[in-house]
Amino acid sequence: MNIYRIIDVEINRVSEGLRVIEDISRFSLENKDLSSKLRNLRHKTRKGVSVLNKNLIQNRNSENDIGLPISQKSKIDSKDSIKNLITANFKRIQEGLRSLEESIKVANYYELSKFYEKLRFDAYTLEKDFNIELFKIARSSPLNTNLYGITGSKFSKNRSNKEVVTAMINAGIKIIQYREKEKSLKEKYIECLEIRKLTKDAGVTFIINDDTTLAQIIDADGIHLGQDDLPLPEVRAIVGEKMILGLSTHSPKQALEAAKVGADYIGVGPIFKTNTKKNVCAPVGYKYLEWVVENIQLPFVAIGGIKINNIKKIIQRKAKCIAMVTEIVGADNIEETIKQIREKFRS
Ligand code: TZP
Ligand code: MG
Repeated sequence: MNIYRIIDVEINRVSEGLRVIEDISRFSLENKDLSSKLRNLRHKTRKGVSVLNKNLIQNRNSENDIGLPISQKSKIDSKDSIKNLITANFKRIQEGLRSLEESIKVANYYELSKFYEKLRFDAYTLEKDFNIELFKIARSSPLNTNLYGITGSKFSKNRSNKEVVTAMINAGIKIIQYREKEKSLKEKYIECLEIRKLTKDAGVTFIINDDTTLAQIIDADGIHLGQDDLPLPEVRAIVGEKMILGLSTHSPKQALEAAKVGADYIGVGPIFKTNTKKNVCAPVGYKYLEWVVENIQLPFVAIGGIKINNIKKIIQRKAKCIAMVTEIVGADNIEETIKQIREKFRS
């Protein structure tokens, strides 16, 4: 039995698997911390067996590997997404490290085998860290859109929320928040079930204002929290890594805190005076908006008193995503109004 041939194969398998994931974290995610941890693990994997290097290369026999023709004919390793590619390679790394651990024991290097056992556990932790990073990216990408729609049946000229949301979707809005302050929970639940179906069919992100339970029950994509709602880390602990969590902020201090506690995006406002929100704080004006643009890396949504006739001022100040309630839900022709708003982003 040639144990060195197995060790040689597994060292290559693990290092190559690590290289695939390292390339993704370096060139696609551009994540310094993960890239450097993966690089470190790759180096340790290769270095660990340096005492055996001569045996390894001598016992290599790739040209007679019976696995190659099998692999060439099989499609079992096809991958349809980067996520699959990452998972498959983490498994390859962990399985390879286990095989190294066992083979190295047989080769009579007990201490070294324990070293590879430790590397396997490092790989488990790295897989988890990597996944948390992927979830973070998935949660922030829906904010990569210029208009954020919010319901407000009180201002919707007797149209139902379903009608209003349908018009928003038809006009191409990609993220919609359900915000109803005066309806019963049951009424909200029934409306949200319908809106969830509409948004899911259209590939539109659906966010629920305030209510974590409602968001979970109707399988929303996210929750928008206010400063007086449950603390964001508590909500994250309840809902898991998939749910988008937004947080309203009205000052630099609140924005910094939102970033610290892991908000996926922040609301920035009210920029102007608004009558849509009760007990709202004084308008924060352009000053806070400009501060956020300069100092905060998180995606943000500018909100509060924004209309077709003042939106240019917000766009000029580099807000990429803007929310409007009354200007959209109260428009005579919602689709036409959204079209006009979109023009403002273009010109
Ligand atoms: N948060 C800050 S201002 C506001 C919310 C929900 C209401 C914005 O409504 P409008 O009608 O666009 O001023
Ligand atoms: Mg709220």
